[in-house]
Amino acid sequence: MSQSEIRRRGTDLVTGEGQLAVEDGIFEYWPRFLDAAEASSCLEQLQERIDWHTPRVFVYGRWVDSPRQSAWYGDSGAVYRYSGTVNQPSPWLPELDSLRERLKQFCTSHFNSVLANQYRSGRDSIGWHSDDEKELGPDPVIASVSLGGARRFLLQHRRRKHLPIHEIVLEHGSLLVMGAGSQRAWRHSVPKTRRPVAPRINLTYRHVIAATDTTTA
Ligand SMILES: O=C(O)CCC(=O)C(=O)O
Ligand SMILES: [Mn+2]
Repeated sequence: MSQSEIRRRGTDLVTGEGQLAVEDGIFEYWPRFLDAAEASSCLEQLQERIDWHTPRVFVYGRWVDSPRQSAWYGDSGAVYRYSGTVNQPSPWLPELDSLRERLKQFCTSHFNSVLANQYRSGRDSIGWHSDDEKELGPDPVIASVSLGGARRFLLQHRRRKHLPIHEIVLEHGSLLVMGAGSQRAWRHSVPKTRRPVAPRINLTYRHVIAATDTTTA
């Protein structure tokens, strides 16, 4: 892994096997989780088979189209609400389910759902946010698989504003695991780019706690 791939103001972020030197949260980056051929075939199949739609979000009192396409797959109870929308999962596609099984072995975490995002070009993006919806529990583990054109993934600390923004280039076939502390301490984004970039699919595997599990007396 070269220093240009993972930077922290010019310093390599990688400390040991997969671990990134990020304060207050566990982040691991595995650039070749899938080999290139496997990642390409997965990309092609998912571009075709996923039921892509443009999510609409409620911001500043009106509904707007998000600059990307998305789809939500998972076990039937894995209902996920964000930005005013209720997302009922579609049943697992075999490709998404078999990746889930591999992630379970690799991360020793169980995931019951996946949010798929498609970035058609450099004009597609995702703004600053944390995956901290209450359905994900207080300190979720999220496994993020990237297929297609490499994009910059930025991390900004939510409170310690003097810390630098970290940048990780998420490559074709890579896995980023965001573990303990990652969503509490950090927000993340994939910014737009003017550079020509190939289409990209990102799969974020999550564990959604069923609504009945989160209710308190
Ligand atoms: O595309 C990515 O790498 C990140 C996607 C993301 O943050 C999300 O779906 O919540
Ligand atoms: Mn996210």
